[in-house]
Amino acid sequence: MAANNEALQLEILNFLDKNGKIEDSMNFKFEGKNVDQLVFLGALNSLTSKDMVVYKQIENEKWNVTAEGNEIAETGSHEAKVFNAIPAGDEGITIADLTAKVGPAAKIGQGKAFKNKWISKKGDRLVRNVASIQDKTQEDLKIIKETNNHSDANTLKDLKKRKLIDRQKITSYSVEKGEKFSTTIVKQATDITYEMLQNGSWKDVSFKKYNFDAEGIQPKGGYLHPLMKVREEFRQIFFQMGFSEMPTNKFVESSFWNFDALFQPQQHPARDLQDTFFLKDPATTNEFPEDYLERVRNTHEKGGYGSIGYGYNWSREETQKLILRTHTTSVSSHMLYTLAQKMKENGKFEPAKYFSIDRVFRNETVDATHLAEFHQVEGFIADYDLNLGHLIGVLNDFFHRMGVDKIKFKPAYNPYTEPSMEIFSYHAGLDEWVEIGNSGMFRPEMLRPMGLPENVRVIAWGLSLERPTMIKYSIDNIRELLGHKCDIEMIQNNPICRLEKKMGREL
Ligand code: FB9
Repeated sequence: MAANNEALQLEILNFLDKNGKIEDSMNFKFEGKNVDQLVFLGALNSLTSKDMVVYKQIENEKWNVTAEGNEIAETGSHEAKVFNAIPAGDEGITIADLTAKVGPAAKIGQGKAFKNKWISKKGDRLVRNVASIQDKTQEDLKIIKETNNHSDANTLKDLKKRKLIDRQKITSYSVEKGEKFSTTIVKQATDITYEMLQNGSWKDVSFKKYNFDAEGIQPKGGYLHPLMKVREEFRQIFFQMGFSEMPTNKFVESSFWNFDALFQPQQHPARDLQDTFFLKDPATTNEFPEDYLERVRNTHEKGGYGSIGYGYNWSREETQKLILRTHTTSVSSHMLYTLAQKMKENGKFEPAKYFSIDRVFRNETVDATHLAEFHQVEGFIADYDLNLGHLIGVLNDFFHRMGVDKIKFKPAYNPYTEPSMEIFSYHAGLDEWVEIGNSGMFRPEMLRPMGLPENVRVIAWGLSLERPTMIKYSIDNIRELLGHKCDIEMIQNNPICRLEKKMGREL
């Protein structure tokens, strides 16, 4: 290619040297043949980058015969075939015989032959009106096939309408000498090399100009991990349901907001080393809204708000311990406290719908479906007089949007919700009910110490991101989804397919 392009460049320079200008590269001959205009442009661009030539674009219109047009140019038009198939005289021919004789052209040809008043109908037979005809369609198509053009615009319009020809826009170029014109092409240096600097030859070398418009090399990268794709689908579902996203950029949390604020007792097994990652340094924090903390202490110890509490000595040391959050419900506790504070400022509680999707950490034994961290999807609605019916309604709506329609609920227990329900849906493939999440109504022992009024209820639910992603991408072992065993191929070429499309049928 390069050599040939170089030769074409030289040909252009010599032509300019002899003739001063190339009027239209459409007629420029190279090795005796017309040149493909794109190839010609390639040669022009490298000569222009050396300021050896200048050029202007010429917009040309070229007409090409279509396959059918070519057939007619070769064998004659449909209407001519019809005419020629009709015997002279009154006898004429039946349409059936004509079709047998001429084939598919008979139908189209008749129309045009009638229009040209070449033939007419006599009873159920077709007869000639004239002794001979001139097949202008064939002639015109031959001209266009030859010259890619036709002197009569109406003919072009008519043949285009009959889909016998189509237009092709071709850009060609007029070329003139540039300020650095010469008939020899000086190889331009593209880089200054150590040697040039050493031997000073850089002074008289002409360097190729930087082409700042040149497309950069598309960086091969940037694939969304399947988890991030499913996260985006969950986010869209929540936004469609009018939820706002909570800030989740706080992996390190105090035991206070992750457990105590949720009325989770300090002896609860989830709070010991087995299940929770405790930080060594810094191991604790002492920043708390003191008045609220005291109310939490009281609630754990003595209850209130209709609760008897847990009746144990609540420890400040315990609550100060820093951990890796074990659920994003710690984000919900922060948000609900903030909403209560806001209510105090503006004297009125604003109903709210929030969600969070981010990493949570549990010191669990790793197995095919559990890692020490997973992404929790959580949503809550805080409003006056909400009840379990509202929760069930919202859960049906939420899972329906994921393509999961048949769900059922099983009473469950969470320290921070009463009543609580595990959510199940029927998995046709597995022919069993699969647990797809957990939910409940946040306890007054959690909400009232925050300062929320008695009749403000909060319904909430949670599930993981990994499980639906594994189902959607038919991944059986979570280690294939996350971690060193994860196959990059799978990430690079797994299409985005909508949750609902996949899930409905699957589950
Ligand atoms: O995601 C889970 N299962 C699931 C979810 C979706 C799915 O496919 C979609 C239907 C298309 C398939 C399966 N689970 C929750 C159920 C089980 O996998 C469970 O064994 C594992 N759970 C995790 C916790 O494991 C210790 C999943 C994770 C989970 C559990 C509970 C919550 C969040 C995540 C919660 C909560 C909650 C409750 C009340 C109030 C606020 C939050």
